[in-house]
Amino acid sequence: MAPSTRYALVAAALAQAATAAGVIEMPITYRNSYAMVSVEAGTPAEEHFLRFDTGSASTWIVDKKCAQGACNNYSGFPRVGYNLDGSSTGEQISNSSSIGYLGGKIAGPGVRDAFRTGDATWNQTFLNADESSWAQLPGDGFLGLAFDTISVGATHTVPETLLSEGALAQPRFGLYLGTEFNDTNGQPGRGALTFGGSREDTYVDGEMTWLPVMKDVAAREYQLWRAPLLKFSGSHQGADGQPAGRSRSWEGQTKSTGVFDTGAGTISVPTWDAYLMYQSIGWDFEAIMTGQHIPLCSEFNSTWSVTFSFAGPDPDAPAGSPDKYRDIVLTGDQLARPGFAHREDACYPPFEHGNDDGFFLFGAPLLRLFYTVYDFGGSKPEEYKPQVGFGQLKKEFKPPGI
Ligand SMILES: *C1O[C@H](CO)[C@@H](O)[C@H](O)[C@H]1NC(C)=O
Ligand SMILES: *[C@@H]1O[C@H](CO)[C@@H](O)[C@H](O)[C@H]1NC(C)=O
Ligand SMILES: *[C@@H]1O[C@H](CO)[C@@H](O)[C@H](O)[C@H]1NC(C)=O
Ligand SMILES: *[C@@H]1O[C@H](CO)[C@@H](O)[C@H](O)[C@H]1NC(C)=O
Ligand SMILES: *[C@@H]1O[C@H](CO)[C@@H](O)[C@H](O)[C@H]1NC(C)=O
Repeated sequence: MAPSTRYALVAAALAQAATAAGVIEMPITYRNSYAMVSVEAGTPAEEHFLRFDTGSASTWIVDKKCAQGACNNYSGFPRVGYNLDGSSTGEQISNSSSIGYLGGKIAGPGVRDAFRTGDATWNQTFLNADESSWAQLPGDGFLGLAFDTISVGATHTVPETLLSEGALAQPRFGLYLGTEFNDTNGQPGRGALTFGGSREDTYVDGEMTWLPVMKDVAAREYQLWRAPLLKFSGSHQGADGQPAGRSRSWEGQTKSTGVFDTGAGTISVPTWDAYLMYQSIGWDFEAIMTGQHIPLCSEFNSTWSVTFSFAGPDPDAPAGSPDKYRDIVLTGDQLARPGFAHREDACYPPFEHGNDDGFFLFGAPLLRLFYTVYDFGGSKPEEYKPQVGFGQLKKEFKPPGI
């Protein structure tokens, strides 16, 4: 598609959005494969690029010193620090807190200041990071989209802040990750993050598949966009040309769950399950892990597929009942990510392993194949009945090669 057509499509989608009250559209910019949105913070306002992350809650922005060299920056992009003293509307709300991620750590005091994007302005709480080990981050911080229950430093997430102020038309956000996953060359790309509504009409072909979001078992509260996973199955064409496959069901045994995390760059699974998953698609896991086999992109084709069966509306129904499962199906060709082992003809293995038993993490390689909707199901925490929705992308919105 010609670039001009792409921008026309985005402009059309955004123009439609601007007419709806309580709906905030944020176009997505990729820098070096990091998906980010921009906000203006403070008075006078300065623009900050933030990596949005459904796997963490508190928003943070590096402070001036951190941006100017106190924190490592190997990203190839300059950073803009948020300066509390330089903003006439900013105030400190808490002493220093820290957040540990799978890939880094940050710390800083909590602050409150004006956030602005498009026509919307609101008071937002976030950490003003004076420490950050995210040296490769080609932006100024994170915009957390997990639940407020795991926010730190007296901060609240962007969607739950807007929700509590009655600023959202609907208690949800929608996400289209676009098509230019490496870089949008300094401009917003086709992707969009929408607060207060979702854009199935624009992006989705057919019905949405909705998965129930569950409370964290230990804390008995909603923390992450996490759904109960009941079964995995994979299939491929056997050597004899006949269909072959394997599956594992967790029903009545250890419970498994899947977390949907825009901040994760892979689909990662428990090691125990990885063996079976690779077997199910006819691949030699051992040979890939030991480096004896470099997967070629030509091996990512539609002769194999994997199905993750999450809990449907009636998960205890007998096998065969249409309400028992809600399936997310991925075909081999959809999972090809070139560039493995610094080779253009090689692709990253489809699944990483090493997770704790029962823990599946679904990152961008899965989320970018769908339009996804994160629905709180209520406007106050005590009314939440969250669910996460998946819609097949219309042809014109699909990533290239899929
Ligand atoms: C961060 O890296 C970019 C690109 O190398 C550079 O322009 C910028 O000055 C760096 N910032 C600092 C504080 O080193
Ligand atoms: C920071 O900690 C000090 C000492 O415990 C306390 O007096 C102060 O109120 C705290 N500041 C904020 C903004 O929480
Ligand atoms: C933000 O907070 C300030 C100070 O409390 C208040 O004056 C202002 O009206 C608030 N702005 C919005 C958009 O709520
Ligand atoms: C499809 O991928 C499988 C490996 O998963 C490979 O054995 C097969 O040759 C591929 N088929 C085509 C037509 O490339
Ligand atoms: C994205 O980057 C990877 C790794 O450098 C490269 O292999 C791939 O071809 C790039 N994709 C596009 C569409 O430029």
